[in-house]
Amino acid sequence: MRRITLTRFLIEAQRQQGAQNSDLRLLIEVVARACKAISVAIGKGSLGGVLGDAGSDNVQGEAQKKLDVLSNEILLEANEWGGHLAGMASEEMELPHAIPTEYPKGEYLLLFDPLDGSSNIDVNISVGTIFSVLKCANAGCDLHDHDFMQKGTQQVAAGYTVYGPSTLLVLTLGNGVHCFTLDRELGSFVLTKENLSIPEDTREFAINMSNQRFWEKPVQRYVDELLQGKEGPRGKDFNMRWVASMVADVHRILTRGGLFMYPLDSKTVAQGGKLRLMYEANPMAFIVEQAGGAATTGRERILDLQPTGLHQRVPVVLGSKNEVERVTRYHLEGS
Ligand code: AHM
Ligand code: MG
Repeated sequence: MRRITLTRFLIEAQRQQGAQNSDLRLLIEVVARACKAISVAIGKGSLGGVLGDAGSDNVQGEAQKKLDVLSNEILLEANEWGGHLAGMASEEMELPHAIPTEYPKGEYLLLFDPLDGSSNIDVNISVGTIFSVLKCANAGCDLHDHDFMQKGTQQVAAGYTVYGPSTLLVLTLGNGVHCFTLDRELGSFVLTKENLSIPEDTREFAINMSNQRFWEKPVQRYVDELLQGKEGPRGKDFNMRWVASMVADVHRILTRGGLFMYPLDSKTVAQGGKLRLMYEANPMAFIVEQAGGAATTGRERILDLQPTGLHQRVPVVLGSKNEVERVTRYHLEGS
């Protein structure tokens, strides 16, 4: 069997499509290298002294875990000096991170959630890193929030790493979705699945059911129908999964289909939802659409949203196309 490393995959993709330049290739490789370092830190767990709270809050008022802070630092340090970026933004930092003046600047913007699902770290359940890549119209100038305010359709690449029983990197450059498994002995990501495809129909859904009483009517209606199973209007039984790590839930959907929802509810309506648009919803929506699925807020396509803030939150409904379309239809019908 041909063994295709991430490096080889990127070089061949560059040759075939002429769609990415060597800076984008470097960027993806550097992000992947940083993810390897994060994977090693997570793998050490208690032995590395990395579990537990950092004793600080992030910009969104959430308690930071030591691994949130460490993963953020690993990604910043790895990406600062290569000359491929105009700047970075992260869930863990209020403001964009400019490239230090001693290093050259490039034309790309990198946005990330360094450690998604961090409530799962201390209980040894899968967590991940999510990233999105945009082009900077103002490359070379001072960096501002508005440089990042681009619709998800403008993303040139997006991916996530899931730190589970294996460490996997799932990547799209806008031409399908591909999965790489970390070979821990050799330290390289190896292509293990090309062109992931999400089945259009499913019998599996993922939602935090404890929020049921806070949901809007369309979500109540949709989930109620699923729970009625064979005897209800859907005429079939549905199964439920909720890891509480978006990366793990989305990865399951990319593997075998399903519907993921973090809808608007009365607890999060004031802030617009729970999940962040720029470094959670947009990259996941890009990946899911590239795999043949769909992603909306319940009302609009996520990738068409015009961002208004770096840490903006949005409702998320994504996964198997026919189910996303049904949930969206229920919202548009208003019931
Ligand atoms: P985080 O980025 O602070 O870890 O929060 C995002 C996570 C998602 O991974 C997951 O889908 C969701 O929050 C779980 O939320 P809840 O604990 O309300 O079920
Ligand atoms: Mg997150």
